Amino acid sequence: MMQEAADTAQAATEAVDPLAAFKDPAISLIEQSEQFDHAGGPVEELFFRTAGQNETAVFTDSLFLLTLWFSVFFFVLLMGLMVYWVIKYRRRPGVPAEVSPSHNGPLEILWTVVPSSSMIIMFLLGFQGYMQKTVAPADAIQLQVEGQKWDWNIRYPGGEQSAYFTSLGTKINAVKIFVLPEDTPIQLKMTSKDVIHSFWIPDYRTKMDLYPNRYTTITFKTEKLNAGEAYRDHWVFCAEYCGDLHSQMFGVLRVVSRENYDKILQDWNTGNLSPEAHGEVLFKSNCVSCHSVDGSNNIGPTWKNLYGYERPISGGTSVVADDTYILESIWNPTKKIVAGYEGQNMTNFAHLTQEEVSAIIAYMKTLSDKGGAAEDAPVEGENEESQESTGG
Ligand code: HEC
Ligand SMILES: [Cu+2]
Repeated sequence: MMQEAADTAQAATEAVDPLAAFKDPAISLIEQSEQFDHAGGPVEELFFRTAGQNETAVFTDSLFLLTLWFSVFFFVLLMGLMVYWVIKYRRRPGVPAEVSPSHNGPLEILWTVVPSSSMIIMFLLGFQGYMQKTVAPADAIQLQVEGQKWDWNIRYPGGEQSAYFTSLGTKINAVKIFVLPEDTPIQLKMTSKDVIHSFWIPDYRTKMDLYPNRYTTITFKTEKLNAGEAYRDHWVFCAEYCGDLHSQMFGVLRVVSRENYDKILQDWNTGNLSPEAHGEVLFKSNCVSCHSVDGSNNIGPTWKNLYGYERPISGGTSVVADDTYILESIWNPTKKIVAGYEGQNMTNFAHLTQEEVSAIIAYMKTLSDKGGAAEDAPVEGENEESQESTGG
């Protein structure tokens, strides 16, 4: 009886989460791509693998095929004629060479007008496609994209960040799922925190580099979902080699209805979260590529039993990991380097607000068995200063 009651209670809580479907960590794209018609015949499948998923992608594919078949036609025609004439007019013993005609007006006009007008047509079509991917309509939603070794981050217009994740059996155990409303123009304003990355959405046939200290943009329009389709996923890859885990730098764009988009953004609005839960979201969206919470040291030290413990600092000193130390480690990470991590540098997260840092600290406390204790620990003196200036 008790068990039954518990089951019903659980079913009830599951039923009240209308967004559960969108948190699904399984990427639907793999099965979906089997269902979509390939763009046509074997040539299309060879080049595109899956059909383009929005209007611009379909246009890009058609233009690619037009250029391809145009080139194939003229290649075969010209090479065929050449081979034919090489054989037909080959030098034969005893046959004197014919005198070439010096001029043929109609022929010369033909071979000037046909190629140049074809080139102009291809240029104009290409330019049209380029404009579609470059110029955002006035009603486009503008999202801020940040690339960082080895992770993507998107900030939505109200400051929201993705709180849905998928694990694909990679080292990076929280690949972000970003939602986008269907049938809507989107503009991405992008920059990088460290090296050059490239934001690539194969399904939309769209790709653009991200640079540190500079903004680049791309524009695309999401597709309409079919009736009864809850969402459609699209991979995002990094297409610019950026170091060790470059191959695992990816994300998922999940196209949902506008109504669900609004609901999900509300769900992501961190104003509704407890500090610990907010901290976990921030961890997953900023820190998980280098830090673990399960005790394994990754690129950076694990956060398990970090808070409140004595940390060995490069140069032989040590410091208790209290709030101030953690704040400093986030805003100014090179000030005290953890012993053993001298060669690794953590990028600074100075853009995280005081409130966000506090949320991270609250989350860290939940990971440490000294979570409650170190609050009153004496603040470490600034006597490590001398260690830092011994570099020269
Ligand atoms: C690019 C990899 C990387 C990312 C991303 C990263 N860190 Fe680090 N972190 C490191 C490395 C490496 C160290 C050790 C060297 C040092 O102390 O600077 C470190 C050290 C720390 C420390 C001190 C840990 C200790 O053992 O005493 C804290 C706290 C910390 N990071 C917090 C964060 C937070 C919060 C984020 C996300 C907002 C973050 N880090 C993101 C690489 C990273
Ligand atoms: Cu990259």
